[in-house]
Amino acid sequence: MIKTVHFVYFVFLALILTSCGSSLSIPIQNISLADQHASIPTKLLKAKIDFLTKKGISIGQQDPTAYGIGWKASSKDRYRSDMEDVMGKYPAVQGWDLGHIELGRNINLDTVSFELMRRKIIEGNKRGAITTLSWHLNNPQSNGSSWDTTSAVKTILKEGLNRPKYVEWVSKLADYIKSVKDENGNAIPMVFRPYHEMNGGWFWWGSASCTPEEYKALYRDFVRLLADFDVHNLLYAYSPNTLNNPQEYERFYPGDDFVDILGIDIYNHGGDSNFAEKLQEDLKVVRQFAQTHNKPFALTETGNVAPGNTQWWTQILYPGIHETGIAWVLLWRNARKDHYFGIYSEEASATDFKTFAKKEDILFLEDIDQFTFKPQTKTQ
Ligand code: BMA
Repeated sequence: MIKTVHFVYFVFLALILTSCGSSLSIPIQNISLADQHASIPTKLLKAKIDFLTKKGISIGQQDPTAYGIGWKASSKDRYRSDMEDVMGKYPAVQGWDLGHIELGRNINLDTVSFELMRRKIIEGNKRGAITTLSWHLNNPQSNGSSWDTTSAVKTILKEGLNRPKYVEWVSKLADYIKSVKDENGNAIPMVFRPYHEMNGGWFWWGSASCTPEEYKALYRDFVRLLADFDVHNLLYAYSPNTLNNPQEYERFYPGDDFVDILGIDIYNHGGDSNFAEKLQEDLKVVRQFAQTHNKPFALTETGNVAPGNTQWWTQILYPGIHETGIAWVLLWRNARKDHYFGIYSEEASATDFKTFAKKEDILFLEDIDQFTFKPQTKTQ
């Protein structure tokens, strides 16, 4: 009887603590990051990612609250996302792209206004989401897009011809990243994935346009430049595309001192059975690499490029990510009916997504927002 009373009391206490949103104390002096001067909130974000990885897989999407299929947010609209329209839950991880910030534009390459993006990141952060950033910047040599593979990396490093222009581009990026602040004036901590999918040949920083050594130099230089511009609110992610062979993961790796999170982007361009195989093989490679290098890892981009299987979420994606140890999976953007990677109302696999969402290890914003983190004080 006494035992039962104690147990009930314990459960009651646990519930109170959870509902009060008690903060977990983190010994931040043990956290060392690519940016040696990373802010305390940034260290706490790293702790949050480590903590949540043990709880399950956080579901994310790119541009989730800026637009969806058939709608585009304005700053006055309610906080909306296609995922929430379908099932009442927001993505836990919210990705954004800063392409064209380097040109001083007001909107990014996908017509998201940088002002709106700032507001949405601030609101997402307030609600407990993890923010990730990518940068589809133009080619500094040709002024073409990210997909213009004209050789450019050499021209922006060291004394290269385009160095001053590139440094200016990075300074514009830095200004924006620093301007995204919470209500207390602290720059919001975010995960940045510079120069992603480098093992593919489609970007100017990709394997068709520079050597692995040049790539590593580019990545390291980028991390140093941002620190020089006083950006201290970023974790850095390394994020190759589907591997052609296991060794490829390491080929462009800039080193443990420059990377906080390991990632990989895998889509089903080669069909679903090939996708299932790649998830199994490549996530194993990344997991082993992550264990050796003691870093969390994530499926930093994915999605169904050929929707048709209405059970894709439970039959294909879930078996491929369940028990892999990934921290999150980020679905790419819901741009148009012929270019979307999540679900939306009336989408054929939306019902299956709801079943997928009920799995115990699948986490949405409402599953992670009660966990807050604070630095451990000396007396604790
Ligand atoms: C790609 C596509 C493009 C987009 C780019 C950057 O994968 O979605 O339409 O411009 O990402 O977001």
